Amino acid sequence: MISPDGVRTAADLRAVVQALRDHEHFVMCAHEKPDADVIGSGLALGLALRSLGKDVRYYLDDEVPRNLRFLPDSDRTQRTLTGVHPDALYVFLDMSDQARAGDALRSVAPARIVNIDHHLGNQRFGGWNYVVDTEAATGVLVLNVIAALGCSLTPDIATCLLTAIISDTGCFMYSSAGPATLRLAAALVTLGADKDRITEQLYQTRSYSGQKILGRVLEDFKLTEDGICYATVSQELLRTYGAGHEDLEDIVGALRAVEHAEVAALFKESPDGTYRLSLRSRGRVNVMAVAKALGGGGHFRAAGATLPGPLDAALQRFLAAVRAEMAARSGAE
Ligand SMILES: [Mn+2]
Repeated sequence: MISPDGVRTAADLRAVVQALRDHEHFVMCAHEKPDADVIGSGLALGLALRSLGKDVRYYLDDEVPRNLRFLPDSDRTQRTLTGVHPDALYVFLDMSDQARAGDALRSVAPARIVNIDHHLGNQRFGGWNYVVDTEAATGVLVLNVIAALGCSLTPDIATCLLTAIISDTGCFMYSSAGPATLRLAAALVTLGADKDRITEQLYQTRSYSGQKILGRVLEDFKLTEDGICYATVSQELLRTYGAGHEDLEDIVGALRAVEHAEVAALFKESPDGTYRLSLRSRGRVNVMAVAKALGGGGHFRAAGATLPGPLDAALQRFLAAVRAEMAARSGAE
């Protein structure tokens, strides 16, 4: 039996596929601070549409992260909308609201937007919306779209999609990676996805400066009695090692691994004196709720926010927000 949600989802998928068939020009749109899910999804769908003879551009308001530059066509992304056809459809991927795509895409009309996403609370801001918040990655939804379009799943497309799925499931460690996700991943490997290259790039390659900073963070982090593990990376530390925010990927994961840490947090100082806060949960505390209380968002186990300085005030606000969420949770039990 298909649930009412399932019926709506199937209709949404059909409508998106029809829109893609009916148009000739497309822009794949990534969210700010692009990750492997949004980039892998966009490149895969772009490859599929181009195999149908369509015109595809890849827009992102950022550089492609270094560890994703092995992906096919990752050198075709553009940071402006020059050359975009006036009749183009904008495919927004992996974002719950339009503003996440950055200033240049804020004024795109809903009638020109295809919205494909797996975030809770997606605003269904497009003329076409294919949103399944129980899926592990937007890449899974894009795979459904490509299959429904009847495009062949080439090794390049399979590599892009497996990158999206591996990344958004923490290399299958998160609970979102159930039997269905694992079977899909196996199918992508059978189709020629380069699993070894993906895991080498995503998990076994770290910049020199990033590893040095990880060492400093592990030396200096704090662990509170109630299980809050946190550390700060200052602009000065970044300058010492010539590092950028990109070099800090998954340092917060190293904090989450500390025994007794229920919530892990990394404060990254930006040049303007604000702090980018990355949050991870061991699974009992909802860090999305913490991030929301601080003006950010994300998922239950992984979320983020931006806080104004000075650092001490930011730390106090953060600790209070975590403790409020911990208290709300124990009150609800
Ligand atoms: Mn995602």
